[in-house]
Amino acid sequence: MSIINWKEELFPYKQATDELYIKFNSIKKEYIDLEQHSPIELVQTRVKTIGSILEKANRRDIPLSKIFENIEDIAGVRITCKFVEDIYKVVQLIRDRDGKDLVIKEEEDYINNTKSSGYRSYHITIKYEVITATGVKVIPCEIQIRTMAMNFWATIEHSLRYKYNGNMPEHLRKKLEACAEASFKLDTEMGTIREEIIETQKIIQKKDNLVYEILKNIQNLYYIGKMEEMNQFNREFIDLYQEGDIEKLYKFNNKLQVMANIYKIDHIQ
Ligand code: 0O2
Repeated sequence: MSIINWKEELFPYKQATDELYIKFNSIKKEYIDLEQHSPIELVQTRVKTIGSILEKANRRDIPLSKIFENIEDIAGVRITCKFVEDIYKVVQLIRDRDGKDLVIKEEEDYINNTKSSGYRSYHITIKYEVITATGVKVIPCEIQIRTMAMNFWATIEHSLRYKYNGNMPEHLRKKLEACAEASFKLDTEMGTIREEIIETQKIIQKKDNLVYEILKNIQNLYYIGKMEEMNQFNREFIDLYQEGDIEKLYKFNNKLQVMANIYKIDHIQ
């Protein structure tokens, strides 16, 4: 490859990250809709910039002609979780797809094998097939799975590393080590109250879903022109919502469902 047509080369990488973004977010949504704890908190994707690809190639002595063959994190997906336990659930979700819509090439557990820098994360390198206008392309992609605490530390350390270009002053290095230790402790402590946090979140999620359902049912009355009923239910809902009793909200929604059945409006979205 003499001259790299970057736009053409990087296009399928963007397509791969876009597709994976949708797939992982869909898993998250499924958990939320089923009122279960989602091990996925946040999905972020990026395609390395040309500058960053060239910098890595230079650092690793990779010739231009071998860039796309040898650099496996040009496409990147980062999944942030609340708890360390969730990371391994996400790992399992990915393993379950191995041989289906992706192929796992490598796994690196930097959580049980923390890097000397203090970096912790779980990395999975996959091969992901995309169908572009010019045909099928198999794209390598690095999925980084970490907790919010790990992510906080890694993003700060990454920017300092970038700033000092490998020559981090000793006092900063020591501080980062201490921060890595603190982030590890935070994850461990959070892990001990995981069940309690998840239960609380489930209650909040249940209430959110219920409120969404109620508002949809009230809105449907508007769509079929039942303005008086709509206003009456709306007022009743505001009072009940302020009261905050979830059982009463459930009963209220049942009443709305009966109304929906009478008017045959349950199909309206
Ligand atoms: P960016 O900007 O995040 O893409 P190498 O990249 O040469 O160190 P390798 O074999 O490509 O090593 O993969 P490895 O070790 O799995 O690291 C790939 C990515 O993990 C890095 O990409 C970082 O995102 C992250 N990472 C690895 N080690 C550290 C670390 O000590 N600190 C932080 N903050 N991140 C780390 P890039 O290309 O370095 O950067």
